Amino acid sequence: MAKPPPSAKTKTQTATGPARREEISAADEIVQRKDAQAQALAAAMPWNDNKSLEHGFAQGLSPAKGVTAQPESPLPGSSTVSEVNTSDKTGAQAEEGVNAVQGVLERVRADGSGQPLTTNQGVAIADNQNSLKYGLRGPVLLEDFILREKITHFDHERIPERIVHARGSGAHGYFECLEPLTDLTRAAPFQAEGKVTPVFVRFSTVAGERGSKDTARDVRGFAVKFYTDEGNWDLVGNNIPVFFIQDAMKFPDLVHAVKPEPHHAMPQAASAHDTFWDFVSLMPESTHMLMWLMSDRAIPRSYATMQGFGVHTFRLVNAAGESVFVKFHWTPKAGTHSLVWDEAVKISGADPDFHRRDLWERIEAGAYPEYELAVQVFTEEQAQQFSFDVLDATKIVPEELVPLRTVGRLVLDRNPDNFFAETEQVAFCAAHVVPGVDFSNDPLLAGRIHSYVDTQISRLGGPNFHEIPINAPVAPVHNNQRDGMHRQAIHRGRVSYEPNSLGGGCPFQAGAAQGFVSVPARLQAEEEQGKVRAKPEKFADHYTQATLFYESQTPAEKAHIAAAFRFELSKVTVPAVRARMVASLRNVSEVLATEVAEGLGMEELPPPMPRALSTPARPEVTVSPPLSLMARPGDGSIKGRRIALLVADGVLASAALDLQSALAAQGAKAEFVAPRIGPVRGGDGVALDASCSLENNPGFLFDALAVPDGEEGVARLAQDGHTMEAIKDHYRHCKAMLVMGAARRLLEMAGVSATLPSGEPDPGLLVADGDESTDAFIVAIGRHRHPQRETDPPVV
Ligand code: HDE
Repeated sequence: MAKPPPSAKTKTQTATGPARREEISAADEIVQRKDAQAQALAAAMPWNDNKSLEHGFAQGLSPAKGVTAQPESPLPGSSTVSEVNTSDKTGAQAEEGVNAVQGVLERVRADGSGQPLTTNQGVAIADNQNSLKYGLRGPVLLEDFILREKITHFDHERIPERIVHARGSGAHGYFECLEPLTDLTRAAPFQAEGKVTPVFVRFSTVAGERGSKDTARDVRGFAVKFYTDEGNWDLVGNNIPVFFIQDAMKFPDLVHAVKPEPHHAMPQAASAHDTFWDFVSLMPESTHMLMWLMSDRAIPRSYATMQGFGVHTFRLVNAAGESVFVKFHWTPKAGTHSLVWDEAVKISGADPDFHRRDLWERIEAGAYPEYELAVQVFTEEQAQQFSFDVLDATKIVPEELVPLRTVGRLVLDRNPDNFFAETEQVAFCAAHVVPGVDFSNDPLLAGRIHSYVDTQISRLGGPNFHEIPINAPVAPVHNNQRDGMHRQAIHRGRVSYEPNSLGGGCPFQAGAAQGFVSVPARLQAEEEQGKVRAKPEKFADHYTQATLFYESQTPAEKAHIAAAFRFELSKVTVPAVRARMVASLRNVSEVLATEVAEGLGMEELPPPMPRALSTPARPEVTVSPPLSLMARPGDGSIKGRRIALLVADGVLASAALDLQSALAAQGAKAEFVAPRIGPVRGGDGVALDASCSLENNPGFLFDALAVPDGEEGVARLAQDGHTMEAIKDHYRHCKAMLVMGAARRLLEMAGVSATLPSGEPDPGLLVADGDESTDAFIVAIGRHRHPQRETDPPVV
C-alpha cells in the first residue's frame, strides 16, 4: 500500500520542531510557550520547602499547606495544546479547578419524553418489535447488533446485592442547622444557623435479601449521606442505639448466624431460627441489643416514625483542634410508632413493600418525613467516670447522664428519579467523615471503617464508585488517583503525583487549616499501649443496660418483649438453645425469664447463666423513661396515616365523604374500601368511588377504620367475611375505630366489646350517631394505638 503524503497539518504540529525556521507556525509557538512556562513553573520551586516539616509529633498535628507556584497561564497544566480546538463532543477547554464529575444530578438526569428510541451509541432504532431475520420465517441473523446490544445489556442488569442491608428504600432531602456548633466542631453542616446541606437517606432491613418483606422483625438501617461543601459525610446508623457485638472480629459470625441457614436457605428475613439464637445465646454481650430487637422498635410503623442513632461514640473537633465525644440521635417529628407483631406478619403477606410504599407516598403527598438531630456531648474525663465504657457499642449513654441537645433537622422531600441509579447504587461508608468529625477507638467502628469501601469495590465493580452520580460529592474532588474500571473524570495535564513542580505543586496538600487532621487521642495509661487482643474490663458487663432497657418500658411494651422472645424461641428446634437463652434472661429480669419460660412450656427455669463480670459497677440510673417508645408520641398529627372508610351500596355516602375531607384536611389519606373497587351508590343518592377492595387492601394495612351509617350498606358489609376480619384486626391491633349509627351492629357480629377489659370505655373505639365524633376520631388516630384493650392471647 502506498504511504500517504504527510499533511501540512501534521508537519506544523510536530512538537520536536520543524527543520526550517520559516515553517514555524502559530501552533509551534504555543508548544514552545507551553514548554517555556512549564520550565519556569518548575524552576519557581528550587526545592521542597515542606520536607523539613514532615517530622515530629507536633508537626503531625498541624500539617503545613502544600507549596505551590502560580503558572503564567493555564498552558503548562494542559495535557495538549490542541485543547483549543473544540467540538460538540469535547466542548470547551476545562474550567480551571473544576471537576465535572461532581455536582448536581441534573447533568445526568435523562428524559426520553418526545425522543426517538436509540441504541447506546445514539443510533435511532427503526423497529423495536422484531429481530433481524433472513426472510419472514427464516433464521435470526448474528448481524443484528440492535438485538444483541439490547439482550446483552439486559443480561447484565443486576449487580450483587449488599451482604447486609440488601433491602432498602431511599429519599433525597436536606439537613438544616438550627443551632451553630462552632464551639464544638468545624464540620461544615453545623457552621451557621439556617445553613442547608443536601442529603440522601437510605433506610433498610439487615438480614433479608433485596426482595424480602419490609415488615420483618429486624434492625433498620438509617444511613444519611450529607453532601457538605467540605466533602461527603456519611452517618451510617441504625434505628437501635446499640449493637449485637463489641468487636468487628465477630461481625461475619453474627451475619452468618442470622442470615438464612446455608443448607436450605431458610428462613428469609427472620431471626427466629436455630443458628441465630445459638450464636447470640453464646454471646451474652448481645443481650442488650436483643431487648431492643424483641421490642416493637424492630417492627416500625413507618420509616417516618422511627428514631435513628449513630450507635458508636464519635468525636466532634473544633477549629482549634479540641475534641469532645458525641453520640448522634435522630428523632422523628411524627413520633415513634411501631406495628404489633400479628399486624407485621399479616402485612408482610399483603404488602411486602409496606415501608417502601409508605415512604414514597408520604413524600408524593407532601407529608415529608422529618427528624430532629440531637447530640449528646461529653468529655473524655466525663466518660471515664461512667459505669460503662463509651467505646462499647452495646452500651448507651442514658439521657439522664448526658441530655440531648437538638442542633438541626432533616427533611425528606424528594423521591429518587430511579431506584437503581440512586437507592441501589448509593454507597455509604462509615469512613466518610469531614473535618470536624472524627472517630473514637470503638473497635467495632474500626472494622466498619475498613469494610464499607471494600464491599463497594465488589458490589459496584471497581474503585471509582465515588464517581457514580449519587455518590459524587458536591465539593470539588482533586487528587492524583487515576484510572481503574469505569473512570469518568478526564484529568487534564501530565502531573499525577505530589510533590510536583511541573503542575505548580497542584493539587496541593491542604494543610491543617483546611484539611482533615485526625485527633491524636493518645491513650492515657502506658501499659495499654502494647499490641493486644483483648477487651477492657467494663465491656464484660453484659446485663446492666439490658435490665435498664427492660425496666424502662411500659407494661404493654414489656408484654410485647416477652411475647417476641416466646415466638422467636418457639421456632428454635433445639431445647438446649432455648434453655441457654432463658438462663441468660434471668440475668436481665426474673419476671421476663419466667414469662418466656412459661410461654415455651418449660416446667423449670434453668439456672442463671454465669456472668462474665460478677460485680458490675453500680449504674447511674436504673430506669430511663426516654427508652420507651411511648416517650416520644410526636406532635399528635395524623399526617401520612392511611384510614379505611368501609363502604358498600346503601351506606350514607354524604357522611362518608364529609369524614374523608375532614381527615384529608389533617393530612391523612382516607380511602374508600368496598367489597369491590369502583362506583358505590349511597343510600342517600350520593355516589362514591371505592379505590380499594376488602380483598386487595385488607383492613390491617390501615391505621384506623370507620364505617358510616346506612342500614342497607351495613347489611351488605355484614355479608362479607372480610368486613369481620377488618374489624377484628383493627380491634386486636389496638387501632382507632369509628362506627356510625347502624354500623355498630358490625361490632357485635365481630365479637368486639365497646368497653375495655377493665370495664371502662375504650377511648379508641368510638360509636356515634352522626358526624359529631370526627374530632374525637382524629385525636384517637393521633394516639396511634390503644393498648389498654390488649390481652395475651387476644380475646378477639
Ligand atoms: Fe454495617 N455494613 N457493618 N453496620 N451497615 C454494611 O456496607 C459492617 C454496623 C449499616 O443503606 C455493608 O454497603 C461491619 C453497625 C447500615 O447502603 C458492609 C460491621 C451499624 C448499612 C457493612 C457493621 C451498621 C450497612 C453492606 C461491624 C449501625 C446499610 C453493604 C464491624 C451503626 C447502608 C454496604 C446502606 C451496610 C459492614 C456493623 C449500619 C458489609 C463490618 C454497628 C445502615 O460494609
